[in-house]
Amino acid sequence: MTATPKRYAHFIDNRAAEAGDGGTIPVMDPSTGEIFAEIARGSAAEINRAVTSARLAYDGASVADGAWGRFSALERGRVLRRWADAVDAHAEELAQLESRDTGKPLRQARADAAALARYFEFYSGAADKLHGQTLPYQAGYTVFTVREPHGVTGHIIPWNYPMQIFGRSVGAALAAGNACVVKPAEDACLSLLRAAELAAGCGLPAGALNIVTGLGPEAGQALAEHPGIDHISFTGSTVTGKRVAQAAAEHHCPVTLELGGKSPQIVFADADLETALPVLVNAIIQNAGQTCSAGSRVLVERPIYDAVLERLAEKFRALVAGPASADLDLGPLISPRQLQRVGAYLHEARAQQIHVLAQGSIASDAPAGGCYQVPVLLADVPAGHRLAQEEIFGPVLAVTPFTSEVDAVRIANGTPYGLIAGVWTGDGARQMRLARVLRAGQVFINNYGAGGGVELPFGGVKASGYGREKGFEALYGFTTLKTVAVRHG
Ligand code: TXE
Repeated sequence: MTATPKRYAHFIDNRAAEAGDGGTIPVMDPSTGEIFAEIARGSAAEINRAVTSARLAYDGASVADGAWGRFSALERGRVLRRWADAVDAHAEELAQLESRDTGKPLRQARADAAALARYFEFYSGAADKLHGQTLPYQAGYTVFTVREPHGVTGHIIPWNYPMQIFGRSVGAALAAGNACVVKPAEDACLSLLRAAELAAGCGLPAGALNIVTGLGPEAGQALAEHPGIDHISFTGSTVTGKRVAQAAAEHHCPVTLELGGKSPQIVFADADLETALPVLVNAIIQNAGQTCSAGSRVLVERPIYDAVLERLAEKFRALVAGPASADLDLGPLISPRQLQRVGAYLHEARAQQIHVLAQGSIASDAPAGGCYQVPVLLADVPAGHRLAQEEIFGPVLAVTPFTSEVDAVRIANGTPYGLIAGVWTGDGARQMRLARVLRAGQVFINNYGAGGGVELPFGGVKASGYGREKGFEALYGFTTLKTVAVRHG
């Protein structure tokens, strides 16, 4: 007999807020296809309640009354520090929840829970180190700048790394003094609702953090359009990001967009292949390829092209996908929709005689209802082909040869995206040249940091978006700068 799905409410004003007229949305376990929970389907009404709650917390009169906007930087940091400890103490529970909700292997979900705590730890320490400057001006003046929170910030989170993306976004926004309204992805939000409950027990006052679950075109769109939102941070697809930015522009609301990519790893003939090869494979199978900074293109210098392909093929044939709880090389994709999307790209590859050099397998005991996609290695993919240009968001690696450094840079920069890039070479001068000419928000030399690096500013150029998350830099994005000029004679 199937258990009754557990019901999850919105989180508004530090309490569970039941679904309104919109009803609920079923939550599927991608490893099995089983519906095991349901979430509230929020609408403009719940978004409005959450924004009102956040506004009260931000504008309130005193710390004693729970006015987050009045907390000192030190006090905000201390709340975040306690939240980091609470997340650590509940890391296994959060990881189990995330793993079931998204299908990601348990070890990845555990790493994500650790990253969530680490974001809060990082921003707890950063809160009271964010300050303005004094500026030289005319005689008789003192001029200084003050960094102030925007006020109420909106956070639209995708389903691929809910805990990590929530942590980097909400951690920085709260540290800077904002009150937050979060719209997680309909496909994965359970860990965030639990993390919010933990925050309430750590001294985060009511209204400082609200979560409204629901569909993108409903709750998400309502959040982007709400005139009470002072800043929006969005991570997701390029198409939706554009829509969010347009809605925000209607009320002069600044936006940070992180929109994924088609990130290249460039392997020169002098590369240390023993180090590079496992990284090349991991960068595309981590989270089943559903990573914004997945290394989804590998460019290989001609003299070592065949040898590298052979070694990659050997590794791909050994990869096994299976249920999240089995903790294999990769789990299922998030949903039948995503499976269908990736399948359409592979169908096109086969129809157009793109060389499918190798593929992995699906564990024989993987449940039939799961969203499993075998990892696929595509060789000789022309640089201009859709498979080398578009974000597939699945475990599909496109390999392309190049003949010279100039050729490599042209191919690497030749997509609409520019999120991150990797370079593998022992030549120091070449390392520096490529670090400068690659159009990307992050460049990794002889390593590759898909999704990692709490301390490292992260974001893209071109269709990968604008603004920076993570690191200290994110705090600038979650604040606005005021200049004060005092004429004293
Ligand atoms: O993304 P959406 P989807 C890419 C990846 C994937 C594709 C589609 O290529 O295959 O996007 O995924 C909310 N107003 N990435 O459809 O639509 C939605 O509810 C406001 C890259 O899931 O961008 C969810 O919370 N919000 C990526 C979030 O936007 C709206 C991560 C992302 O959903 C909305 C995920 C609207 N009109 C997908 N419509 C990355 N950068 O890591 C949807 N949303």
